Amino acid sequence: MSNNKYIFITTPIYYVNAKPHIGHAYTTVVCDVYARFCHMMGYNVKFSTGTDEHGKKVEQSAKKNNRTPQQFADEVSALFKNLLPILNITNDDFIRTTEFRHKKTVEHFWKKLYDAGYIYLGEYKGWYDIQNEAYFTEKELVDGKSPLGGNVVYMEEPCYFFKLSAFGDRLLAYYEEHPDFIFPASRRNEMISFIRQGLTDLAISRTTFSWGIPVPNDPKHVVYVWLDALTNYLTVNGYPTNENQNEDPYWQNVIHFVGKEIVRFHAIYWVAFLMAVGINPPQKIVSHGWWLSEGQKMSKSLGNVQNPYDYCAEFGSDALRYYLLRELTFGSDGNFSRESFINRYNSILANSYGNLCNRVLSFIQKYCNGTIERPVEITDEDEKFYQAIDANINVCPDLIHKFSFNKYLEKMENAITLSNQYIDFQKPWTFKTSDKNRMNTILYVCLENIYKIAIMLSPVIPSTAEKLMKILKLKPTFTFDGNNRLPNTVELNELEILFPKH
Ligand code: ME8
Repeated sequence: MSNNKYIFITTPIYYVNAKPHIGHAYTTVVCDVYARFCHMMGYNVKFSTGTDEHGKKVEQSAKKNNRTPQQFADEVSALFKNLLPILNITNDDFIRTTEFRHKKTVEHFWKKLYDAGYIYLGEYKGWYDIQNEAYFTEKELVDGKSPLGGNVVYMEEPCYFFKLSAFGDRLLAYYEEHPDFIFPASRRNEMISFIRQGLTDLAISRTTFSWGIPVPNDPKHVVYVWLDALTNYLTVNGYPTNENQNEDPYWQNVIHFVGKEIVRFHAIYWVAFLMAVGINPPQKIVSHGWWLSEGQKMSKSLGNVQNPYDYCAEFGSDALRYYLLRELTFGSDGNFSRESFINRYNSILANSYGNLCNRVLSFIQKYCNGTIERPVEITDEDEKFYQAIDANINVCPDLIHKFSFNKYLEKMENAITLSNQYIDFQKPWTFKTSDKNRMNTILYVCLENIYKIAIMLSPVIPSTAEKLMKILKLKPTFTFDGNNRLPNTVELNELEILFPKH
């Protein structure tokens, strides 16, 4: 593409200590919707996801499963990778932290931090949360557990430290200069107050286990899993071969989507690491809330997870994608339930959207021999209908840019309702013999709006949008300029049911 709009979109890289669940599927789908939307708006998009495979937690899980850490990581990473086509994800890269290219990046990045004078050897004493791979001080513990909810063990080990304490003011200044850096604002405020309490230096190596990337020139230590993991974003962007990231077009516009529990790692540690080596920080850290199941965070350790494979197999990936974006207000927590899934599926996708497409298309098939022409003239009511649909569609890009995914889908639902009302009111069937011209006009006007709605919905329900384009004999490429039009003559292919009822 020959324009100057670039964006690099990332999911967190997921731990391979257990299988993917709906929570992981959610972040990945959100990123995919955003990436598809950016494509549609003419951006050059780089979109990456992957797996975080080192650390004590993975080492322990492998042992429990009678596997070597590498075997175990291979098996679980494959589950995450195989889920991507099932969810219809358009990632450009899948990064594994056990890959050679990543090891090279981490080693180089470590040396840069070291050469810049931000790493020193010391001794760590503190409480380690294995589940979340992070150290805490006694003061930070909540009821004997880490503030992230994990069990803690007391540990003492020689380790390398990163001089995080030197970055407090620079981080605050960066947030001040970039007020939209952290989304939502409430998380930004949390980060600010965390920094204001004073940052302590960060332990960035471990000697109590060996499943990690050895520290350059001191292989008794392995690199702290979070430093290792965060660096994946540079590996994906070709560092260190492509060393001058500040000149790289994708690095100008990096957007990290993360769950709310890992904002700190991205907004503080990651930004400080990058500042230390002179690489520009990302443009945005966008965080979302949690899917709950029976009131608690859905998580592998609690065992209350819902399985994305089952929902895709039963309802199709579009249905799951739609539900995930529609049900949760982005940024807040919400409950995942099969009952509300089926309700939304039937009421919106099957009865409202599917039915709209089906009634218009089958009418054209049956009474117009499957071919329809752009009308020469339309009535004021037709014109008003176009305007009402456009009014709903045209606000969507802004809502998506603001990550208001459920509001965007509400607008699309309004547009679908308006379209069904238009047909009910215009009653094309009453003109079957009396005024074929008027019947053609109503059907064309409605079909053109269905087409526009399909394009605006295509980031969320790409398979259905493609099916519809196949029925309309149009290419399944989606661009949005606010004025998508059907060709003057539309000839239909065979029809397909878009959303069977459940
Ligand atoms: O934190 N609701 O990996 P992880 C919504 N490896 N999203 C959820 C969720 C839930 N109940 N559960 C998980 C890690 N997620 C690190 C990241 S990045 C450099 C390293 C999603 O396997 C959400 O995006 O614990 C969350 O941040 C991520 O999975 C955590 O995945």
